[in-house]
Amino acid sequence: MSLPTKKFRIAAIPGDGVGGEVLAAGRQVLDHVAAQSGAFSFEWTEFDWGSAYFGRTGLMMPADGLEILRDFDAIYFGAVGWPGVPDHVSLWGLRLNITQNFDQWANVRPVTFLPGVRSPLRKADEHALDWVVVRENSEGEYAGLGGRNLSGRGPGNEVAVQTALFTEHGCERIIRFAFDFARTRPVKRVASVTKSNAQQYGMVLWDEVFQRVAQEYPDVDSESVLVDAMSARFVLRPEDLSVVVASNLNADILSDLGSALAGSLGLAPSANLNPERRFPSMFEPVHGSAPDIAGRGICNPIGAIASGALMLDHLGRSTEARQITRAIEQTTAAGVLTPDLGGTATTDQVAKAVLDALGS
Ligand code: GGG
Repeated sequence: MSLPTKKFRIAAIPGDGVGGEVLAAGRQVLDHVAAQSGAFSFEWTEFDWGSAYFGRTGLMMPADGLEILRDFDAIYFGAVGWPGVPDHVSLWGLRLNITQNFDQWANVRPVTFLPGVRSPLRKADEHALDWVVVRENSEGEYAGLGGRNLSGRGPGNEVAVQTALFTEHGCERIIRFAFDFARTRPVKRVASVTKSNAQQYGMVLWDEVFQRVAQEYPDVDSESVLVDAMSARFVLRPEDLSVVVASNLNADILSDLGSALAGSLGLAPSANLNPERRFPSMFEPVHGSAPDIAGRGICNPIGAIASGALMLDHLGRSTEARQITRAIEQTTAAGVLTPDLGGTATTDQVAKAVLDALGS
C-alpha cells in the first residue's frame, strides 16, 4: 500500500523584471525533486502582483492580498522594483507589506561560496568560507516611522525624519534565533553587528541584549563588532565568521556585500521566516528585479533555486533540500555559469544543468 502524497500549497509571486525568469527555473527544480521523491508534490498558485499590476490598479497587490496568502504553506517570491514606480512605493506595497504583516521577523541569508565560482576575495580558495547573515526583518531602520515636510517651510527647506525602532523584544528574539542557529552549524560562533558608538539609543539596547543573551549560550563564541569594522573584515579576514546577526539595514547591506564577495548577488538565497508559523514564510533570491537584463534569458537562477531549497527545508524536506544544494555545486563546478559569473550560460541552461545533476 503506498502512502498518500503530501501536497504543499505554494503561492508564487514572480513580481518584477527577472523575478519571473528565476522563479520559473526554481519551480522546475522543485517539481523535479518532488516527482523524484514521490512522497510530496507542489500545488502552485501564481499571482501577477507587482509593478505592472500597480500600473493597472494603483496597488502593488490587491487590498485583500494578505488574506489570500494567509492559508498557503509558503510563499515563493521573485523580485520587486521597476522603473516608473518609485522604489519605496513598490517595496512597501509588496515585499515589505508581506514581511511586516506576516511577522517574518527572521531573514536568513546564507553567503554561498560555490566551487568553480571565482570570488574577488584573496582567501576564498584557501578556506571553506561559510557564513550566514541573520537579518532582523521587522523593525530597526525599516520600521517605516518618520515623516516629511516637518519644518512647514516649503521647498528648499524641507525637513524629513526617519526613525529606527528597536524594541527589547525584537532584539532579543532575533539574537536568540542567531544563537540557536549557530548551535546547528559546524562553527558555533555569533558576531553581532551594530553602530552603537554613534547610534546611542537603539543600538546600545541591542548590544546590551546581545551581551545578556550570550551568557545563556556558553557553548557558542560571541563578539560585538561595529558595522564599519565588519565590512572591512568581510573583505580582509572572513575565515572566522559563522553567523552574523544585525539590524534590518546593516544586515541588508552586509548580505549584499557578502554575496558579491562570494562571486555574485545572483547566487544568494534568502528565507523570510515567521518562526512561530502563525503565518506563511517567504523564500526569495536576495537580488532585485535587474531591469538591465530582464527578458534576455541570461539572469542567474541560482539564488532562486537555492531559495527553493531553503523552502523545502522549512517544509520538512531537508533531504531534497540537500540534493538541490549538491546539484547547484555540481553545476557551478562544471563551469555552467551565467554572465554575472563570467560565463556564457543562459538561465535555462543553468536550470537544465541543475536538473541533470539531480538525475531522473
Ligand atoms: N528579491 C528581493 C528583492 O526584490 N529585493 C528588492 C529590495 O530592494 N529589497 C530591499 C530589502 O531587502 O529590504
